[in-house]
Amino acid sequence: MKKVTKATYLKWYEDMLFWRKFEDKLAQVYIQQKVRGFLHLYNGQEAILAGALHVMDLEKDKMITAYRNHVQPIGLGVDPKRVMAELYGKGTGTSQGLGGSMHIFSKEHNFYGGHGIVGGQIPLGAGLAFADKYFKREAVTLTFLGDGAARQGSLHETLNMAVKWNLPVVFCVENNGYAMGTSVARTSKGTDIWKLGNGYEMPCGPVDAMDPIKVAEALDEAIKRARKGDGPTFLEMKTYRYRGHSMSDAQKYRTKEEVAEYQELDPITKVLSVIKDKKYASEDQIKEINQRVKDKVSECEKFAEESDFPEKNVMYDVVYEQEDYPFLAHKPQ
Ligand SMILES: Cc1ncc(C[n+]2csc(CCOP(=O)(O)OP(=O)(O)O)c2C)c(N)n1
Ligand SMILES: [Mg+2]
Repeated sequence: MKKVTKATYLKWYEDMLFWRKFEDKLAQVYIQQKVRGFLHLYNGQEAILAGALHVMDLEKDKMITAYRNHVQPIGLGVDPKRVMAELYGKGTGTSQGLGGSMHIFSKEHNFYGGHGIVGGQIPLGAGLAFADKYFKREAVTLTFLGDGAARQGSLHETLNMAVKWNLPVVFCVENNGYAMGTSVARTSKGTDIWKLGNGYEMPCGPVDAMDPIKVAEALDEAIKRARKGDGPTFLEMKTYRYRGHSMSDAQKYRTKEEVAEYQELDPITKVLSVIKDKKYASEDQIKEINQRVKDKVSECEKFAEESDFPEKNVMYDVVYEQEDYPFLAHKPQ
């Protein structure tokens, strides 16, 4: 695996802090009704993305996930201003403001969404991997799914095909403890989700996903296996989400103490304590990073606020290929 250095730690800290603050800002503007619809935040799960980006080949490896999907494209290089604008429904957004929170997408950055149907992205991830294998691109697809999605039928059909066809895909279950308000233990006899891989004779295992190094190590092995042509891996990333499922969640299914217990394991705090212990940065340098993150988030907010909503015709342009909309009785005004 690529060495984890001082620069890696500093990058992890700044990236993860930015993702966290980006999501916090969205929660704030949502309450102000500037962002509408659903809003699922990634707070607590950042080490998974940080670890993945450390070992992916960003030129060609792909990522696909569910609706908790704002920060992954940012990690892959999409301009965060455009992601925020998308959430505001503005024309400068990644999908011209038509996708919204659950549908961030950037083929250019190998980010394939952004999917609201629980488990819907699982077969699509295998399909992306099939295309890469067919065209001999030596690329790997990281397919992320939740613990709830792991109980969808689509997972089982996909695992069977992926292993039979040796597809270059890594299935990463982000087990954050809950599917909306339902704990894993309420829906599953066995709570070690990674063991599902055994049913398909697929390499599998659990990962401590509150630590980016542990995530990077596990994914490095899985990605190398896939790239060599030795097929898929099934990993259970053990993580936690600090915020509610979406924005209207009274969180009666868990205690404040439970959330606090996991916050003790916080990946950003963990990375920061390594930086401090190893003297990778002075207090002043850390303050500088924090300030930079704050400024960057404000820039995103300003850009989204100041952008215009899309032109009405965009709705038709993205559906119909011909400019004069021959199938419509009335030409849109
Ligand atoms: C097919 C389908 N069924 C139900 C829903 C409603 N729903 C939205 S999110 C969710 C929970 C999914 O939980 P999990 O897979 O653990 O992902 P997490 O939200 O924890 O990231 C459910 C049931 C849906 N979007 N799609
Ligand atoms: Mg979950």
